Amino acid sequence: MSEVVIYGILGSPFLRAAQMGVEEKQAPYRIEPIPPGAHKSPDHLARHPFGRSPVIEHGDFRLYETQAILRYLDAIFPDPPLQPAEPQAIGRMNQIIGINDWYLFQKVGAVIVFNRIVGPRLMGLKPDEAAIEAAMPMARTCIDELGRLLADNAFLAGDRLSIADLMVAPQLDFLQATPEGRDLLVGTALATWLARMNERPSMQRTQRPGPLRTA
Ligand SMILES: N[C@@H](CCC(=O)N[C@@H](CS)C(=O)NCC(=O)O)C(=O)O
Repeated sequence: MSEVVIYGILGSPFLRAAQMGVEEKQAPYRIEPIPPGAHKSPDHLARHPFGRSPVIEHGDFRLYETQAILRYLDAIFPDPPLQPAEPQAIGRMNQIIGINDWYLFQKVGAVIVFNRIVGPRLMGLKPDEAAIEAAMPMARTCIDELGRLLADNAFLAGDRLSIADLMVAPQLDFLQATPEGRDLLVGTALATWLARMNERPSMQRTQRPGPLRTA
């Protein structure tokens, strides 16, 4: 089977989720980094018309949208499975993927992580404190709700690792590197889950570049 080529911006939590997928599968892959800014270049727009990270190529097949990538990886590399078999666990996993994509990334990470870490470190921007403040209620809702859904399970969708864990862990690990994220997570069951996720080789082997590790 040919290797999976992952194009993306190093440090992107979505890139990291896709990379964790191939790491968990122990499948052959390589990363083709896209320099910051070049994700809107004609070359990358030809791969991803929305100019985002990541995109994978597998042989002559190309795919973007991280959850689609992870489901594809799960189909071609069945072991270990990354999707539960029970209907309620499948529903829970899909619900959490939706929370990740619609609320946690767009309304929390893209505001707080961007203003505290990505903007200052990569673009020399000053944090927009009003935007951070405005994102805090949604951040609280995301942390509370993900914690409620985790309940006393080992993983977000039950007793086994799933695509939900692979998508949320890179987002929360990045958020936890900000003072706001640290305060929101401290002492929660979600922080315990994240610490467990951080012990996995798939997290350790996909660390963000040094400048993006802390605020
Ligand atoms: N729905 C997309 C979201 C991907 C995404 O937003 N990636 C971010 C990096 S974390 C990106 O490429 N941002 C570039 C931009 O917003 O221009 C997916 O699941 O892959």
